[in-house]
Amino acid sequence: MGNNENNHVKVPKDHPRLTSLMYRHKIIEGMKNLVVAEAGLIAHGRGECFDYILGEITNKIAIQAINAAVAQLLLAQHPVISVNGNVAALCPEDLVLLSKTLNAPLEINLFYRKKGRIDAIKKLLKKAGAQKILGVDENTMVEIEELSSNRRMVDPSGIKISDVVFVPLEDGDRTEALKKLGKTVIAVDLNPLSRTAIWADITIVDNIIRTLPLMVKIALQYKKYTKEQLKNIVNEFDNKKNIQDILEFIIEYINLQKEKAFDILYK
Ligand code: PTJ
Repeated sequence: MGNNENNHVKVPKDHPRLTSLMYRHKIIEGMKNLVVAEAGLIAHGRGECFDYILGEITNKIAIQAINAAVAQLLLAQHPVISVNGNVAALCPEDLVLLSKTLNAPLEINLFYRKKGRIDAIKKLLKKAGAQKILGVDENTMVEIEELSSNRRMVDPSGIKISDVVFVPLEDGDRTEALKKLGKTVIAVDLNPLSRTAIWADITIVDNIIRTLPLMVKIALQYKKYTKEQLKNIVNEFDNKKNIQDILEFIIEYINLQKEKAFDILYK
Protein backbone atom coordinates (compact mmCIF):
# COMPACT_ATOMS: atom_id res chain seq x y z
CA MET A 1 0.00 0.00 0.00
CA GLY A 2 1.62 3.22 -1.12
CA ASN A 3 -0.12 5.56 1.32
CA ASN A 4 -1.65 5.36 4.74
CA GLU A 5 -5.03 6.81 3.80
CA ASN A 6 -7.90 4.52 3.06
CA ASN A 7 -11.64 4.37 3.44
CA HIS A 8 -11.48 8.11 4.17
CA VAL A 9 -9.70 7.29 7.43
CA LYS A 10 -6.30 8.84 7.88
CA VAL A 11 -4.06 6.50 9.84
CA PRO A 12 -1.35 8.53 11.59
CA LYS A 13 2.15 7.37 10.62
CA ASP A 14 3.11 7.03 14.28
CA HIS A 15 0.09 4.84 15.10
CA PRO A 16 1.36 1.87 17.18
CA ARG A 17 -0.61 -0.54 14.99
CA LEU A 18 0.17 1.06 11.61
CA THR A 19 1.33 -2.13 9.86
CA SER A 20 -1.64 -4.08 11.09
CA LEU A 21 -4.04 -1.31 9.99
CA MET A 22 -2.43 -1.09 6.55
CA TYR A 23 -2.94 -4.82 5.95
CA ARG A 24 -6.53 -4.57 7.20
CA HIS A 25 -7.14 -1.94 4.56
CA LYS A 26 -5.58 -4.15 1.89
CA ILE A 27 -8.08 -6.85 2.82
CA ILE A 28 -10.98 -4.37 2.78
CA GLU A 29 -9.90 -2.98 -0.62
CA GLY A 30 -9.54 -6.57 -1.84
CA MET A 31 -13.10 -7.30 -0.79
CA LYS A 32 -14.39 -4.29 -2.68
CA ASN A 33 -12.51 -5.44 -5.81
CA LEU A 34 -13.82 -9.05 -5.53
CA VAL A 35 -10.32 -10.37 -4.78
CA VAL A 36 -11.24 -11.24 -1.19
CA ALA A 37 -14.38 -13.16 -0.17
CA GLU A 38 -16.58 -11.55 2.50
CA ALA A 39 -15.55 -14.37 4.83
CA GLY A 40 -11.94 -13.40 4.10
CA LEU A 41 -12.36 -10.44 6.47
CA ILE A 42 -13.30 -12.79 9.28
CA ALA A 43 -10.43 -15.13 8.42
CA HIS A 44 -8.05 -12.17 8.57
CA GLY A 45 -9.36 -11.19 12.00
CA ARG A 46 -8.85 -14.71 13.27
CA GLY A 47 -5.30 -14.61 11.92
CA GLU A 48 -4.64 -11.27 13.65
CA CYS A 49 -5.79 -12.76 16.94
CA PHE A 50 -3.35 -15.67 16.70
CA ASP A 51 -0.57 -13.36 15.55
CA TYR A 52 -1.17 -11.30 18.67
CA ILE A 53 -0.55 -14.26 20.96
CA LEU A 54 2.59 -15.10 19.00
CA GLY A 55 4.00 -11.63 19.65
CA GLU A 56 3.62 -10.62 15.97
CA ILE A 57 7.09 -11.89 15.14
CA THR A 58 8.49 -14.77 13.12
CA ASN A 59 9.99 -16.89 15.86
CA LYS A 60 12.85 -19.42 15.60
CA ILE A 61 10.40 -22.31 15.42
CA ALA A 62 8.70 -20.79 12.37
CA ILE A 63 12.07 -20.11 10.74
CA GLN A 64 12.93 -23.82 11.01
CA ALA A 65 9.63 -24.70 9.34
CA ILE A 66 10.29 -22.11 6.62
CA ASN A 67 13.73 -23.63 5.96
CA ALA A 68 12.24 -27.11 5.63
CA ALA A 69 9.44 -25.79 3.40
CA VAL A 70 11.84 -24.09 1.00
CA ALA A 71 14.08 -27.18 0.84
CA GLN A 72 11.04 -29.39 0.16
CA LEU A 73 9.77 -27.08 -2.59
CA LEU A 74 13.22 -27.01 -4.25
CA LEU A 75 13.37 -30.82 -4.18
CA ALA A 76 9.91 -31.18 -5.78
CA GLN A 77 9.33 -32.34 -9.35
CA HIS A 78 6.07 -30.39 -9.69
CA PRO A 79 5.74 -27.80 -6.93
CA VAL A 80 2.64 -25.56 -6.96
CA ILE A 81 1.71 -22.45 -4.99
CA SER A 82 -2.03 -22.37 -4.30
CA VAL A 83 -3.42 -18.83 -4.20
CA ASN A 84 -6.65 -17.70 -2.52
CA GLY A 85 -8.17 -14.24 -2.21
CA ASN A 86 -6.60 -13.24 1.11
CA VAL A 87 -3.06 -14.15 0.10
CA ALA A 88 -3.43 -12.41 -3.26
CA ALA A 89 -4.69 -9.22 -1.60
CA LEU A 90 -2.04 -9.19 1.13
CA CYS A 91 1.13 -9.95 -0.80
CA PRO A 92 0.80 -10.29 -4.60
CA GLU A 93 4.38 -9.20 -5.36
CA ASP A 94 5.89 -11.66 -2.89
CA LEU A 95 3.82 -14.49 -4.37
CA VAL A 96 5.16 -13.71 -7.83
CA LEU A 97 8.75 -13.45 -6.56
CA LEU A 98 8.49 -16.76 -4.72
CA SER A 99 6.96 -18.44 -7.77
CA LYS A 100 9.82 -17.23 -9.97
CA THR A 101 12.55 -18.07 -7.46
CA LEU A 102 11.27 -21.60 -6.85
CA ASN A 103 10.12 -22.15 -10.42
CA ALA A 104 6.73 -23.15 -8.99
CA PRO A 105 3.56 -21.98 -10.78
CA LEU A 106 0.83 -19.98 -9.07
CA GLU A 107 -2.60 -21.66 -9.17
CA ILE A 108 -5.72 -19.76 -8.14
CA ASN A 109 -7.85 -22.07 -6.00
CA LEU A 110 -10.88 -20.59 -4.27
CA PHE A 111 -13.30 -21.73 -1.62
CA TYR A 112 -15.86 -19.04 -2.46
CA ARG A 113 -16.29 -19.10 -6.22
CA LYS A 114 -18.25 -15.88 -6.65
CA LYS A 115 -18.46 -14.74 -10.27
CA GLY A 116 -15.63 -12.39 -11.25
CA ARG A 117 -13.26 -13.35 -8.42
CA ILE A 118 -10.87 -15.44 -10.51
CA ASP A 119 -10.52 -12.62 -13.04
CA ALA A 120 -9.99 -10.05 -10.29
CA ILE A 121 -7.23 -12.15 -8.69
CA LYS A 122 -5.67 -12.90 -12.09
CA LYS A 123 -5.57 -9.16 -12.85
CA LEU A 124 -3.93 -8.40 -9.51
CA LEU A 125 -1.28 -11.10 -9.94
CA LYS A 126 -0.55 -9.96 -13.51
CA LYS A 127 -0.12 -6.40 -12.25
CA ALA A 128 2.36 -7.77 -9.71
CA GLY A 129 4.38 -9.33 -12.55
CA ALA A 130 2.98 -12.87 -12.87
CA GLN A 131 3.30 -14.33 -16.34
CA LYS A 132 1.63 -17.72 -16.21
CA ILE A 133 -1.27 -18.27 -13.81
CA LEU A 134 -2.99 -21.64 -13.47
CA GLY A 135 -6.54 -22.34 -12.32
CA VAL A 136 -8.12 -19.66 -14.50
CA ASP A 137 -9.72 -21.65 -17.31
CA GLU A 138 -12.98 -23.16 -16.02
CA ASN A 139 -13.31 -25.33 -19.14
CA THR A 140 -10.13 -27.29 -18.57
CA MET A 141 -10.38 -27.77 -14.80
CA VAL A 142 -10.56 -31.28 -13.36
CA GLU A 143 -12.04 -32.59 -10.11
CA ILE A 144 -10.32 -34.01 -7.05
CA GLU A 145 -12.90 -36.59 -5.97
CA GLU A 146 -11.69 -36.76 -2.36
CA LEU A 147 -12.94 -33.21 -1.82
CA SER A 148 -16.49 -31.82 -1.85
CA SER A 149 -15.80 -28.07 -1.55
CA ASN A 150 -15.18 -25.71 -4.47
CA ARG A 151 -11.49 -26.30 -3.94
CA ARG A 152 -11.92 -29.71 -5.64
CA MET A 153 -11.65 -28.00 -9.06
CA VAL A 154 -7.97 -27.95 -9.97
CA ASP A 155 -5.76 -27.27 -12.95
CA PRO A 156 -4.66 -30.43 -14.82
CA SER A 157 -1.15 -29.03 -15.22
CA GLY A 158 -0.92 -27.69 -11.66
CA ILE A 159 -2.29 -29.14 -8.43
CA LYS A 160 -3.54 -32.25 -10.23
CA ILE A 161 -0.03 -33.43 -11.18
CA SER A 162 1.85 -31.76 -8.33
CA ASP A 163 3.93 -33.64 -5.78
CA VAL A 164 4.34 -30.71 -3.36
CA VAL A 165 1.57 -28.15 -2.77
CA PHE A 166 2.09 -24.91 -0.87
CA VAL A 167 -1.21 -23.85 0.77
CA PRO A 168 -1.11 -20.55 2.60
CA LEU A 169 -4.21 -19.66 4.69
CA GLU A 170 -6.26 -22.73 4.13
CA ASP A 171 -9.67 -23.79 5.38
CA GLY A 172 -11.19 -27.15 6.23
CA ASP A 173 -10.28 -30.48 4.80
CA ARG A 174 -8.27 -29.90 1.61
CA THR A 175 -4.94 -30.74 3.21
CA GLU A 176 -6.33 -34.11 4.29
CA ALA A 177 -7.60 -34.76 0.75
CA LEU A 178 -4.32 -33.74 -0.86
CA LYS A 179 -2.42 -36.02 1.50
CA LYS A 180 -4.70 -38.94 0.62
CA LEU A 181 -3.65 -38.33 -2.99
CA GLY A 182 -0.02 -38.78 -1.93
CA LYS A 183 0.95 -35.13 -2.11
CA THR A 184 3.23 -33.35 0.32
CA VAL A 185 1.49 -30.33 1.82
CA ILE A 186 3.16 -27.21 3.17
CA ALA A 187 0.82 -24.87 5.05
CA VAL A 188 1.11 -21.34 6.43
CA ASP A 189 -1.42 -20.88 9.21
CA LEU A 190 -1.29 -18.66 12.26
CA ASN A 191 -3.59 -21.12 14.03
CA PRO A 192 -1.42 -24.09 15.09
CA LEU A 193 -4.54 -26.05 16.06
CA SER A 194 -6.40 -25.81 12.75
CA ARG A 195 -7.09 -28.99 10.78
CA THR A 196 -4.74 -27.73 8.10
CA ALA A 197 -1.95 -27.07 10.58
CA ILE A 198 -2.32 -30.53 12.12
CA TRP A 199 -2.57 -32.41 8.81
CA ALA A 200 0.17 -30.66 6.84
CA ASP A 201 3.64 -32.18 6.44
CA ILE A 202 5.25 -28.85 7.15
CA THR A 203 3.27 -26.18 9.03
CA ILE A 204 4.62 -22.66 9.12
CA VAL A 205 2.89 -20.93 12.03
CA ASP A 206 3.50 -17.35 11.03
CA ASN A 207 1.88 -14.41 9.29
CA ILE A 208 2.01 -14.81 5.52
CA ILE A 209 3.12 -11.19 5.15
CA ARG A 210 6.36 -12.03 7.00
CA THR A 211 6.72 -15.60 5.71
CA LEU A 212 6.80 -14.95 1.98
CA PRO A 213 9.71 -12.45 1.86
CA LEU A 214 11.71 -14.78 4.13
CA MET A 215 10.98 -17.75 1.88
CA VAL A 216 12.28 -15.81 -1.14
CA LYS A 217 15.47 -14.90 0.72
CA ILE A 218 16.07 -18.50 1.83
CA ALA A 219 15.20 -19.92 -1.60
CA LEU A 220 17.90 -17.75 -3.21
CA GLN A 221 20.40 -19.18 -0.73
CA TYR A 222 19.21 -22.82 -0.92
CA LYS A 223 19.24 -22.85 -4.72
CA LYS A 224 23.01 -23.20 -4.42
CA TYR A 225 22.69 -26.31 -2.20
CA THR A 226 23.02 -29.90 -3.39
CA LYS A 227 20.04 -32.27 -3.31
CA GLU A 228 21.71 -34.10 -0.44
CA GLN A 229 21.93 -30.90 1.63
CA LEU A 230 18.29 -30.08 0.91
CA LYS A 231 17.19 -33.61 1.85
CA ASN A 232 19.04 -33.31 5.16
CA ILE A 233 17.18 -30.08 5.99
CA VAL A 234 13.83 -31.77 5.25
CA ASN A 235 14.72 -34.94 7.17
CA GLU A 236 15.77 -33.02 10.26
CA PHE A 237 12.36 -31.35 10.43
CA ASP A 238 9.61 -32.92 12.56
CA ASN A 239 6.14 -31.37 12.24
CA LYS A 240 4.81 -32.93 15.46
CA LYS A 241 7.61 -31.28 17.40
CA ASN A 242 7.06 -28.07 15.45
CA ILE A 243 3.39 -27.82 16.51
CA GLN A 244 4.25 -28.79 20.07
CA ASP A 245 7.01 -26.14 20.27
CA ILE A 246 4.71 -23.45 18.89
CA LEU A 247 2.02 -24.28 21.46
CA GLU A 248 4.63 -24.08 24.25
CA PHE A 249 5.79 -20.76 22.82
CA ILE A 250 2.23 -19.37 22.94
CA ILE A 251 1.73 -20.54 26.53
CA GLU A 252 4.99 -18.90 27.61
CA TYR A 253 4.18 -15.71 25.72
CA ILE A 254 0.73 -15.42 27.30
CA ASN A 255 2.15 -16.01 30.78
CA LEU A 256 4.69 -13.25 30.18
CA GLN A 257 1.99 -10.87 28.96
CA LYS A 258 -0.14 -11.76 31.97
CA GLU A 259 2.69 -10.75 34.30
CA LYS A 260 3.18 -7.48 32.41
CA ALA A 261 -0.54 -6.70 32.54
CA PHE A 262 -0.71 -7.52 36.26
CA ASP A 263 2.25 -5.21 36.91
CA ILE A 264 0.21 -2.35 35.46
CA LEU A 265 -3.14 -3.40 36.95
CA TYR A 266 -1.90 -3.90 40.51
CA LYS A 267 0.85 -1.33 40.80
O1 PTJ B 1 -10.41 -16.71 -1.22
P1 PTJ B 1 -11.13 -17.98 -0.86
O2 PTJ B 1 -12.52 -18.04 -1.43
O3 PTJ B 1 -10.36 -19.22 -1.23
O4 PTJ B 1 -11.31 -18.01 0.74
C1 PTJ B 1 -10.20 -17.78 1.57
C2 PTJ B 1 -10.57 -17.87 3.06
C3 PTJ B 1 -9.34 -17.47 3.88
C4 PTJ B 1 -11.72 -16.90 3.35
C5 PTJ B 1 -11.00 -19.32 3.39
O5 PTJ B 1 -9.95 -20.17 3.06
C6 PTJ B 1 -11.39 -19.48 4.85
O6 PTJ B 1 -12.55 -19.32 5.23
O7 PTJ B 1 -10.39 -19.82 5.67
P2 PTJ B 1 -10.53 -20.06 7.28
O8 PTJ B 1 -11.26 -21.34 7.55
O9 PTJ B 1 -10.99 -18.82 7.93
O10 PTJ B 1 -9.03 -20.34 7.65
C7 PTJ B 1 -8.00 -19.41 7.38
C8 PTJ B 1 -6.84 -19.67 8.32
O11 PTJ B 1 -5.81 -18.76 7.98
C9 PTJ B 1 -7.18 -19.44 9.80
O12 PTJ B 1 -6.66 -20.50 10.57
C10 PTJ B 1 -6.45 -18.12 10.16
O13 PTJ B 1 -5.95 -18.13 11.47
C11 PTJ B 1 -5.30 -18.15 9.16
N1 PTJ B 1 -4.82 -16.82 8.78
C12 PTJ B 1 -5.56 -15.70 8.58
N2 PTJ B 1 -4.78 -14.68 8.21
C13 PTJ B 1 -3.51 -15.16 8.16
C14 PTJ B 1 -3.53 -16.54 8.51
N3 PTJ B 1 -2.43 -17.31 8.54
C15 PTJ B 1 -1.26 -16.71 8.18
N4 PTJ B 1 -1.17 -15.41 7.83
C16 PTJ B 1 -2.25 -14.59 7.81
N5 PTJ B 1 -2.15 -13.32 7.46
